[in-house]
Amino acid sequence: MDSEWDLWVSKIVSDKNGFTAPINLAANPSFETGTTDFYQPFYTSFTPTNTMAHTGQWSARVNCSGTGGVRQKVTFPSGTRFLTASLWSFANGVTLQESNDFSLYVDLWLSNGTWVWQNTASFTPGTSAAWEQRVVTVTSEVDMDYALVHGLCRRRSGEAFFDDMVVTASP
Ligand SMILES: [Ca+2]
Repeated sequence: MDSEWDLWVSKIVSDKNGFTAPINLAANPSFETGTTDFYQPFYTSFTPTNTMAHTGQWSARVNCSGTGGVRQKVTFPSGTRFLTASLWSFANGVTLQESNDFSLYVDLWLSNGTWVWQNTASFTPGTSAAWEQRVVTVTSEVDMDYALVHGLCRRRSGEAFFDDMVVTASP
């Protein structure tokens, strides 16, 4: 009977609390709108460009002499205790040492009203031979409300391109 099938399907969905598969929670993750849509202004921010891309035709170009990069606020489903964030970068003449100033940089807000700052994975300065991926994972004993996911290149010379932001959550 159709009604039994519907009941079974709805039970499966509800049992999984919405965590049916890894879903990318980032919007405009590959910058293919060619706009800054869904990314928060963050100091000098970034310029969409179709001269470089890891996938598709667009990426985010960041002038590293500024103090910012790309930033997106990602809100998690209730019950989230684990997140992964991934970002690709291509450096062009990025100076200075490897540091958090050129990195995938995640600040996390928990449901108990506290921050977990600076979950980071730094990219390689210089000029890239190929796109480079970095991944940050965070686990928490407390539910996660949202994260600010950044691709930073700041306080140095050169430029960096970012593409393919992927943020996933699970219980
Ligand atoms: Ca892209």
